[in-house]
Amino acid sequence: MNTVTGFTFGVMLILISFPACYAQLRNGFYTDICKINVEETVQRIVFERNQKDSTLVAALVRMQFHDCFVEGCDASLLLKGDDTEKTAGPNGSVRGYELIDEIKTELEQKCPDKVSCADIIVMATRDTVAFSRGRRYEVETGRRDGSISRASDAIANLPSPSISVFDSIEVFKAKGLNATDMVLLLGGHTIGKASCGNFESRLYSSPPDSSMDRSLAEKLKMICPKKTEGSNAGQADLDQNSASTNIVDNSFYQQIRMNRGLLSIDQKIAFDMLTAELVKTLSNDNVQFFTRFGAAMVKLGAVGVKVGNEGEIRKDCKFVNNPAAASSSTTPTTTQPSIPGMLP
Ligand code: HEM
Ligand SMILES: *[C@@H]1O[C@H](CO)[C@@H](O)[C@H](O)[C@H]1NC(C)=O
Ligand SMILES: CC(=O)N[C@H]1CO[C@H](CO)[C@@H](O)[C@@H]1O
Repeated sequence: MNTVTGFTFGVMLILISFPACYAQLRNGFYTDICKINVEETVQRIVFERNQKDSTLVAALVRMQFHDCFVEGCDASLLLKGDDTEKTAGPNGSVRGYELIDEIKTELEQKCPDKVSCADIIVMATRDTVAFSRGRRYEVETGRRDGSISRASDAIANLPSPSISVFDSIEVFKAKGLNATDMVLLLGGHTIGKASCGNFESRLYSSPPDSSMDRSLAEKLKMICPKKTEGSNAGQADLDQNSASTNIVDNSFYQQIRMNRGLLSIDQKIAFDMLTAELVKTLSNDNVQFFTRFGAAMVKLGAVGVKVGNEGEIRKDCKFVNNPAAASSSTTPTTTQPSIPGMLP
């Protein structure tokens, strides 16, 4: 190749790769895009709400997990409609939708059509973790919103609480997350609650799940009585350290090492040979948990993201901008769970 064609070829390569350079997540994506400080705006609204409702942190951390595991972190969870992700059984306690709408409304007034709902979820989650005595971590932004939201995808992608450690590692691997990330992210269960239906089988199966501490089992039987099994409305803390409710710290790992995990999968990671060592390390080192949990949330926040020209910036987080164009792609499909232990 002569110098001229070599040069032209080089220029073409640069031109082709140019959009790709920008088509990725980065810190401070909105700095040059909006006149207002987007991250400060999100933080202010989250702090106001968090002061009134300390359970917000659990709602948002779970929201980020459920959004990112289904169709990637693209706010598909927020879409309203028949058979969308949010209507699926495992959505259970996913809450906090109104907060995302409140933030979106203010950002649309001050910097219209620029800030994605997907980024709002990730920024707001970070802020509520920081507000709940976790450590503030820097998040990347630049996500775009998706238009596909199917209940069947939520059912196929969200693990059930009785899944085995091995299968759960496979589920996380399919999202580009490894066993270490999985153990760190399950640390999200240091906050929030689960309903009886998600753990009562551990109390009443025969033989009962012997991996649960006796006194905890007795306490939970009062919350979830056997005679109404299957319709118990009660709830219990995922982190059984009552001094640490809604506080993002490593006490979840300490509790599961004392057989005081609520969900079956939480208990299993404590002593499975694939995960036990990391659980032990984290249970002894809160500072290490803080830093590594933040890094794992950033990694979770990058799962299947849409960037650059993909997707859109929704005007209203509950609806795609052009429902007519999107409706053909939201037709429910019958995706079957391929991994044992997936819901249902
Ligand atoms: C194998 C993986 C996981 C399983 C099987 C699982 C399962 C569950 C279940 C069954 C509940 C209770 C829901 C209810 O009864 O309403 C729950 C709650 C929760 N999960 Fe997970 N989860 C997993 C991973 C994660 C991850 C990775 C995070 C975040 C990093 C997370 C964050 C939460 C939070 C914060 C709650 C409490 C929500 C609230 O109180 O509003 N979970 N999870
Ligand atoms: C898992 O991923 C993290 C972060 O991406 C990396 O630092 C770590 O070495 C990986 N761990 C394993 C066991 O592969
Ligand atoms: C917000 C929302 O749509 N929640 C749904 C979660 O799943 C249950 C069970 O399928 C539905 O009854 C809720 O309406």
